[in-house]
Amino acid sequence: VSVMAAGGHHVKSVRAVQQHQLPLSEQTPPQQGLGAAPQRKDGTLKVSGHATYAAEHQVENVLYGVVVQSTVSSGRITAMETQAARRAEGVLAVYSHLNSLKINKPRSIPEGGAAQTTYLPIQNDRIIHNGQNIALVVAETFEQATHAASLIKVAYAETPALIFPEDKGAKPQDQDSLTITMGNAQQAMEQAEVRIKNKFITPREYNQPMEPHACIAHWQDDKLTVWEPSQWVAGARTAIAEWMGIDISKVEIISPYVGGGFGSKASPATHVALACVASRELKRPVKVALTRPQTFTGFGGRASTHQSLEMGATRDGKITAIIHDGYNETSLDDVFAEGTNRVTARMYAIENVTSHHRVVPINTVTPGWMRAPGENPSAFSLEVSMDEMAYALNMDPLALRIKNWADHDYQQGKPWSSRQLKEAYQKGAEAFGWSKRSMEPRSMREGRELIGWGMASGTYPVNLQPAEATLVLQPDGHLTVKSAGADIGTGTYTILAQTAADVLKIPQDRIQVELGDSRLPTAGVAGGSQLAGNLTAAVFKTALALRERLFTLAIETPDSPLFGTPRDKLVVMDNGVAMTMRPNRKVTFEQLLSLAGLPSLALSADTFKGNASAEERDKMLSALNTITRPEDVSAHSWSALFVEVRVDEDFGTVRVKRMVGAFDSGRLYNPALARSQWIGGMVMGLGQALLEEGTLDPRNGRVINNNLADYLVAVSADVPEITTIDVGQPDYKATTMGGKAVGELGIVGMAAAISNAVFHATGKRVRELPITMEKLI
Ligand code: MCN
Ligand code: MOS
Repeated sequence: VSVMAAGGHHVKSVRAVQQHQLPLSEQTPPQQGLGAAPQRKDGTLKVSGHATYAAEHQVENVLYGVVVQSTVSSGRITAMETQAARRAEGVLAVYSHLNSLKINKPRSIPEGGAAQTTYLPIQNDRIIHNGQNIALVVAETFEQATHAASLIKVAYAETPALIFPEDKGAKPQDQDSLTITMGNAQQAMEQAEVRIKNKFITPREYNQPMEPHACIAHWQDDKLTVWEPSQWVAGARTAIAEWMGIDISKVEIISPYVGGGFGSKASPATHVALACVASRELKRPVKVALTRPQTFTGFGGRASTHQSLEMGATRDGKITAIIHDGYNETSLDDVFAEGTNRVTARMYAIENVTSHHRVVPINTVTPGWMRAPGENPSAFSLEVSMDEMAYALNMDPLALRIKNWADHDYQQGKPWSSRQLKEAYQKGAEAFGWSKRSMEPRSMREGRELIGWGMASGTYPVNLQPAEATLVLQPDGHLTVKSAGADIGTGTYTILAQTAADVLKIPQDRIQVELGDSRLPTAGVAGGSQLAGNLTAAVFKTALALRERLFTLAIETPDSPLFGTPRDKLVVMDNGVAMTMRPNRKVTFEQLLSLAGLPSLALSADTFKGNASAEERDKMLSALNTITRPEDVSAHSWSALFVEVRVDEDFGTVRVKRMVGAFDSGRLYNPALARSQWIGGMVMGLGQALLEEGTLDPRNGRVINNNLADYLVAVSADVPEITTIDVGQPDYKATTMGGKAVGELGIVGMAAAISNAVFHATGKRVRELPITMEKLI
C-alpha cells in the first residue's frame, strides 16, 4: 500500500506478515471482509460535509447558551452583576449560583460512574480553578448570548491558589493501587555496577479535536434528547441522568459522528449539564458550544507529570533494578491519576522494581484522558532511561532492549498472549537502516544540520467490555448492523460492515451501519483502545447466529429449494443460501424470507457472560471499572519506533525527518485504518515531543496559550515520511477476533524516540517536554 499523507509526503506501509484466515471464512467478496481495506463507510460523507455533527443538527426553536468562565483560580464569588445581560436583547435567562438550577452529583469514573468530574457548575459561589464554568447565558441567537455574556461582571474574594503541584501547601496523595513492589529494588540498586538516575517532566497537554465540545439538549415531555459528541453514549446517558436526577430510560444520546475526541469526549463535560438543565427550565432546545479557549478549562487535558527514575544494571547490560516515582496534578475535588508507572515493570525482564505514583490536588479542572493516559508519560521516562543506560554502558540502544527481553510478563507473572516485539525491532531496524547508525552523539551531520537517530518501544494493553449487536436483513439483501458504539474517526463503521460481510458474504455497498445512539444495542466506550475488538466480537457472533437462522429457514421452510438439506452442506453466497458443491441449488434471501413469510430478519446477540439482567448490563457498560483484561494471559500491543531528526546547530530547531514504526496489534481488522491510527498516534507523539505545552500564568493559573495559534500541535508541514510495518499475528487469547489495541499505541514511546534522536544529534539530553530550541542552545 502506498498513499499520500496529509503533508503530501509519501507514506509507506509494509506488510510483513500475511493475515491468517478467519476460521469460519468461506469465500468472502474480495476487499470486503476482515483484514481487507475497503473504503471508509463515513469517508465520503465527512469530506463532502454530509456527516452531521452534534451542534450542526437542526432543531426547531433552538436557543443558544454561552458559558461564562471564572477569571481567578481560588476563592468565592462575592458579586455577579447580571442585570445588564438579562436586559440585553434576545436574552431569556442568565443562570448562575444566584438563581441556580439544580444539578445532582454524579458518580465519577473512579467511583464506578461515568462522569469525568463530580464538580457541579453554578451550585454555589466556590471557585476551584481558573476558567471554571460559573454561568450560562441563554438567548435567541448565539450573537445575543455572546454579547450578553460579555456584560456580566463578577467580583471575587480570592484566596491563595495552588497553581503548580510543587507549590507550598500542595499535598501529594499516594495512589496505592499503582504501587509496584517486585523483588528488592533498593538492595539490587546498591549492588548495581552501573546506575543512572534522572528527572522527567511532561507539561500539561490539551486534547484539541477539530470538532470542539458542542451539544444540543432538548427536554420534551419529561424526556431528554442530547446531541452530544461522545466516545461513549452509554456513559453519557448515565452521567446526564445522574445530573438531572432522572432515570436513564428518560435520556437519549445521539452521536453518529464525532470529530475527534482523543479521550476528551469519553464523558460529557459540565457545560452539557448546563445545557440540559436550561432546556428543562426553558422548555426549549438549548445549544451550547464551548469556544476554543473555553475548551482548555471546560474539561481537563493531560495532567503535567513529574517523574524520577533510577535504573541499575550490570556492566554487560542486564538491568537489575528500577526505582521509579511519579506524580501528576489533579483537581481539588476529584482524583485523576495519570499513572506514570504503567509500563515501567512490564516492558523488560527486570526482577526488582519499586514504584509509586501520587496525585497532587491543586486549583485546576480535573484532568482527563488524553491518548494513552499513563502509558504515554510512563514510556517517556522509561524509554529515555533505556537510551541513557545504553550510553552509560556504551551499548547499542536496540541491543540493550533485546538483552533485557521479557519472555513473559514479570509484573503479573503471566505468559504473554502474544508478543511480536522482536519482529518489530528487527523489521523496524531493517526498514530504518539502524545498523548504519554510529553510536557517538554529534557524529552524523549534513551541512549545518546535525543528524540524530533514536528509537524507543511502546505498548498498550488489551481491554475488554461486552457489547450487544443487532443485524437486520432485508429481503433485497440489504443488511443493517446496529450498535450504540462510537466511531470517533477510527473506522468503527467500516470494520463492523467488514465483520458482517465476512460471515454473510454480503458486499459492502449493501451493508449499512448505525452507530452512536443510546437507543441502539448497548456498547461500551471507544476508549482504552478496545472498542474495535469488543464490537467486532459482538457483530461476528450476531452474524453467525443470523447465518444459522438463514440455514434453518432454508432447511425447514416447506417450499424452500433446500428443504431438508443437511446443515453442514450449506453456505451463504451471492445474496442467498446455497449448497456447498452445487451452487445452483440455491435460494436467495428474498425468496427465503418471502417463503417464510418474514418481512425482514432481525437478530440480536451479545457477548455478556451468563444471564446478566438488563439493569446489570446497563451498569456494566456505563462504568469504567467494569472493564476487564484477558484472564490467564497478559495481552498487549507492542511497537518499535525509529526516528531521524535534523537539528539546526545554530538555532536549535528540531525537525523530524522520517519515522518508522513497526507494530504488533495482533490481527488487523482493516490494515489501512489501523495504519491511519498508528500514524495518527505517531504524529500526536511528534507534537508532544516538540510542540505541545500548556502554559500557566503563575499569578492566577490562567492558561495563557488557550488557542490553536499559541498552543501548538503538529501540522502537515511538521510531518515527515512515515513508514509503518505490521508484524502482528492473530491473537485469539487476547480477543475473540484476534486483534489487539491500535488507537493509542502509536503515541506511546514516540516522544522518547524523538528525545533519544535529539541526544544522538546534539549530545544534549532533554528530559522535559517539549524539546524546544531554548533547551538545546
Ligand atoms: N483496528 C484494526 N485492527 C485492530 C484494532 C483496531 O484495524 N486489531 C482499527 C479499526 O479501524 C478501529 C481502530 O483501529 O476502528 C481503533 O480501534 P481500537 O484500538 O479498538 O480503538 P477504539 O475503537 O476504542 O478507539 C479509541 C481510541 C482511543 S482510546 C483514542 S484516545 C483515540 C484513538 O482511538 N482517539 C482518536 N484514535 C483516534 N482517532 C481519531 N481519528 N480520533 C480520535 O479522537
Ligand atoms: Mo482514549 S485517551 O482511552 O479515549
